[in-house]
Amino acid sequence: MSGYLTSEEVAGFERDGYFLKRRAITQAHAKDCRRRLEAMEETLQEDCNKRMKIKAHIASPWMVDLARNPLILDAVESLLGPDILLFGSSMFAKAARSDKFVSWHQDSAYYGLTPNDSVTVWLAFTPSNKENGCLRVLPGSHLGEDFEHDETYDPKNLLAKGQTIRGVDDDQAKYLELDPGEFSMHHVRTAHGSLGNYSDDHRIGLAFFYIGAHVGSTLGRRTALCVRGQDTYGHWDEDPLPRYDLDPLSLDFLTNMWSKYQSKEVQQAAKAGRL
Ligand SMILES: O=C(O)CCC(=O)C(=O)O
Repeated sequence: MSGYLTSEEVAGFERDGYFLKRRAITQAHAKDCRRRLEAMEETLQEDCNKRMKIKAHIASPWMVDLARNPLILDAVESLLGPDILLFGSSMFAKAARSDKFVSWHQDSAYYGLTPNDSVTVWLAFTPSNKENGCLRVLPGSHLGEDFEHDETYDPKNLLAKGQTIRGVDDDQAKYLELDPGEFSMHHVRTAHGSLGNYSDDHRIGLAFFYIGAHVGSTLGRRTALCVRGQDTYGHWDEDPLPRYDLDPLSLDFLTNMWSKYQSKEVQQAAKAGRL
């Protein structure tokens, strides 16, 4: 079975800045991933959101395997070409009846990529729907302006800086509802976010951030992982991979990354004059 997009699907992504949806793994596999992530939340408690925000896959070999899922990579290849790097990944978990949310934001504002040939895959491990705060996107926003973000550092916001685009018309939002094991994709410039979880169950997913191997970093040398094809450009050093689940060396690396990203050193592109 191949996961490549049809030409109509590629055209739809280019026009709207998102794609809904494909199955990557079975419901049973998704259930097992959910169990593993819940165990990780139990172990790391409050630190889980921080450590799993920038490069969650560094925490566990099974997440690296998921990032290499061939059906996901076929879909990503349809948009980015055959040489693909994983540049980051993030766990997004909301407990039942939680008012944690993700404000409207553009990932391109902070990712420091040039060019912005980058796609996020959001893979669900529980149902993800309007009631429990699924991912929502602003269709076509990837073709428009670079939004300015207010850095609110709101503790209820799951983003590192609580970065927020003000004044988005919620009525224009498209809600990307998924069943466990399914994924959506959105462009790095597509404005997106999510509301709280008003259901009685957990909502958990992993976002994988992919780039074409030709994409460079405007924030100095960083690390990434070649997941398909070849990296003949050498713009990125190699990610330090975990030896086993919650490898302490990996966890130190992740804490360090969170602090750097959260600090004022990383300025949004609209303000740093990078775009
Ligand atoms: O899962 C969410 O609630 C938001 C996800 C998100 O911001 C992302 O995938 O970049």
